Amino acid sequence: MKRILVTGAAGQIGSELIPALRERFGDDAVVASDIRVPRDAAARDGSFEHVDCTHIREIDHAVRHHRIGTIYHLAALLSAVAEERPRVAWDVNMGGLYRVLEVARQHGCAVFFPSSIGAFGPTTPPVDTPQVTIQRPTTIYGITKVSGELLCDYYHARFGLDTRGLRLPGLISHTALPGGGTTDYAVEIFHHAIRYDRYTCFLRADTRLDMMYMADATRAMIEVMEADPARLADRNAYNLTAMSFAPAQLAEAIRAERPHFEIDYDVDPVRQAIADSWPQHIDDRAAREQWDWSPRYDLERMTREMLTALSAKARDRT
Ligand code: AKB
Repeated sequence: MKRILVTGAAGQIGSELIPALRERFGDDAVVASDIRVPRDAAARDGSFEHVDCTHIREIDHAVRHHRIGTIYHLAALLSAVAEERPRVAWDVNMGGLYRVLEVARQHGCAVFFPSSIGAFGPTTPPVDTPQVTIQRPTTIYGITKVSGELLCDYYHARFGLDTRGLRLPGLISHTALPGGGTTDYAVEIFHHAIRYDRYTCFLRADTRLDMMYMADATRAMIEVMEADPARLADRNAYNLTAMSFAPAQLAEAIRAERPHFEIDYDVDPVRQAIADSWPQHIDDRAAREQWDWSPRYDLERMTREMLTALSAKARDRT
C-alpha cells in the first residue's frame, strides 16, 4: 500500500488534515511529519517521522521507509513571521519545496503544494481576481508562493510529476492556532470572544480578505488530489475561496450570537501593509469547473460552529 506523508503536521492545517486523511484512507495510510516532535506519546507512534524539510535525506528516508505515494507538503513560514525572518522563510519555503519535489521525482510521488492569496500583489486586480492574472507579490512569503507555483508547474511539465495546489485564503479553525499569518485575527477573535467578549484587532475594520472554514479547506485538499487529471488545466494552484469579509463584518456575525461582544482596533502597520497588498475577493470558477469545488460553510455557519466548539472546550477546562 502506498502511503501519504504530511510535512508540517503540527501546524494549523496539519492538525486537521491528518485526521481527515485518516478518516478517508485509514490510520495506517497516513504518516505525520514535522520538525517539532509532538509531546504526547500517542502522536509519536509509528506513523510519525521527524522531518526537517531543509534536509533532503530526512525527506528521502521518510518516503522510502513508509513507501510514500503522495506528499502533502505543508511545512512553511506564514506571511507575517516570514517578513520578520526573510532568509529563513526563503530557506524553509523554497528550499523545503525544492527538496520535496526532488525526492518526489526520484520516487514518483504526487505532491500537494499549498499556495496562498499571498501569491498575489498590489498590481493584481483586487476584486474577482482571475485564476490567471498578474502575480507580483511584495512580501517574501508571496514571492516563495508564486515561485513555488512555478516550480510545481515546471516539475509537472518537465518530469511529469503529479503536482497539484490551491491558493488558500485565510483559514479559520478551532483545533490549532495559526502561527504568524496576516489572517490570524479571524481565528484569535473567536478565542477572545469566548474568553473576554472583546477583541482588539490588528487589521483595519474594512480590510476585506478571502477566508474559509478548515473543514472546507481540508476537503478541498483531498478533493483536488483525487480529481481526474484530464480535467486539470491549472496545476500550479487553483484560486479557492468560501467567503470574503472584513473584521467589522466578522464582529457583526459574532455579535449576532453573542450580543455583548465588542471590537476595537490597534492596527499593526506590517500586517496591514501585507493585507492591503492582497486581493479582497478571488474568483475560484476554475476550481468549481475543473474539479467541482463547492464550499459548505458561509460566514454565519462558520461563526456558529466556531463559537459552539470553543465554548464546549472552555466548559471542559472548567
Ligand atoms: C497568512 O495570513 O499568512 C496565511 C495566508 C493567507 O496565506 N493565512
